[in-house]
Amino acid sequence: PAVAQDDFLYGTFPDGFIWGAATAAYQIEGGWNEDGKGENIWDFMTHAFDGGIADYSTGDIAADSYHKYLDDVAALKETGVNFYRFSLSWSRILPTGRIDQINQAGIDYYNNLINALLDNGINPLVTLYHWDLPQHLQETGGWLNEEVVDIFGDYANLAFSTFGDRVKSWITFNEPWVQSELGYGYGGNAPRVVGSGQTDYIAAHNQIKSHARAWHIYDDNYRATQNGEIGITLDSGWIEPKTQSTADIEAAERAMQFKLGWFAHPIFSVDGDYPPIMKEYVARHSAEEGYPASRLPEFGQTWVDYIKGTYDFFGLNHYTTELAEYGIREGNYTSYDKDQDLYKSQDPSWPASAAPWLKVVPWGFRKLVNWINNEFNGVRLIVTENGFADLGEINDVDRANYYTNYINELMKAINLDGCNIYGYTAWSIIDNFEWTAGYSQKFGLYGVDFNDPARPRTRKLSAQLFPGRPPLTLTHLASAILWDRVSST
Ligand code: GBH
Repeated sequence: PAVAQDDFLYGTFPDGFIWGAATAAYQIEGGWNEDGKGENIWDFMTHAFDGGIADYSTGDIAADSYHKYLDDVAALKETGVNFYRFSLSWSRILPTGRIDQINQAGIDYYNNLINALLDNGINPLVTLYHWDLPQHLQETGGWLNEEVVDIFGDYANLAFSTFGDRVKSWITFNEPWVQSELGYGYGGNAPRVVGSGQTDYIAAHNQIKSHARAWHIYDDNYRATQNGEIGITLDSGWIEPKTQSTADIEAAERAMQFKLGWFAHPIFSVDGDYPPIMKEYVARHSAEEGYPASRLPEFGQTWVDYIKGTYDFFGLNHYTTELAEYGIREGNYTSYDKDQDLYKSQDPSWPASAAPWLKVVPWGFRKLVNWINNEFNGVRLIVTENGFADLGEINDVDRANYYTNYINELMKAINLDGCNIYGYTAWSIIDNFEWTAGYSQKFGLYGVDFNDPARPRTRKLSAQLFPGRPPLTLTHLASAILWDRVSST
């Protein structure tokens, strides 16, 4: 994309600003049934006759990080990041999901990884749940069964007691919106439950309660001795009104509340509970559709109070921007989209990536973090994912360009707007299994050759953007690469 050079802010990030790179267990580990690991819902889905994966691939081997984690640590070290965000495979540690059967080999694996990171001066930022529910728990309803709240609490407790002497930063859930809407609403992701407007709301409800349970367990039993922090990671694009009509401006704000507010309002707002506009719209649509009560579950005041304030930081995953316009969906059916009275789209002029949903819209990043900063009182925020999809080029100038422009907007949000942002995480350190897109889209700072049994890693151009090497700021380096490219084409 053409960017005016003077649009670059030659500033510096605040002292203590931390840089990292991320992965998730199912996307990189492989070893799907090794050393006592139990099956999870992505194993189950990808092994099904029609697994719903674009290239019919699986995460059975993936980047083979179960065996090659030291290569990942070496890549992180070479990149110069301060921390590594990775997730624990619940069923590698607890094959049935429950605490009565512990797989020591799984614990050993994560101990080895954590120790190798610390030996190399890289702090672990550990996600407890990145979409890979033990299949055994799915068989009794998974996130639709409220029993999962206690079961998740037991798992979190084990993780804190086992790893918390060395892990000082925890994320309970990665993107509960995706697990709820794509896993239990529209059903494209595991466990492929279809029931938008009903089961999505229930799955979300139980994840929010589970998050709060884990946060309280940490707060009550570990914080004083381990001195760590614990939050949640929510995903959101920025949603811009399609026109400046009042109806579209209101639609865009409503879309933000239905997407991000759905999970953020109960946890981060002063009043707690779901966003008032979401309660109003789901209740009205439910009545119009003949339901005896709102399809949006109620927490009740005890749970509202228990959930409210369960954070030490706000984790944000951001990739792209959408437009919203007012619009009513007719018809005798129920859905999450229908509940919102709006349509979303993207501007065809926005530069594309290899992922159809991911358009390059750097200014949306700045607007989004400002929206969060205003909505939740200057909450302390860390960007826990941001990145770009291509087809795996090693000379990945489009990714370098994406990072340059997005990080520049983040710097503006901090230095010009005063947003309270303390860290940034690139998705991803290595190419990996991109869920329903299989291996057809690549996000890595390092390439992985998935045709080679040794799964060699190769450093890409974009990895040079993350040196964390003062006084050369990332923006200087990235814009130098960008302008070098512009002048050489
Ligand atoms: C993140 O999700 C995930 O946390 C990470 O695991 C993943 O690898 C990364 O992004 C890159 O995708 O195909 O039209 O149904 C980001 C949020 C939500 C973006 C689902 C893609 C699919 C849109 N994702 N969405 S579509």
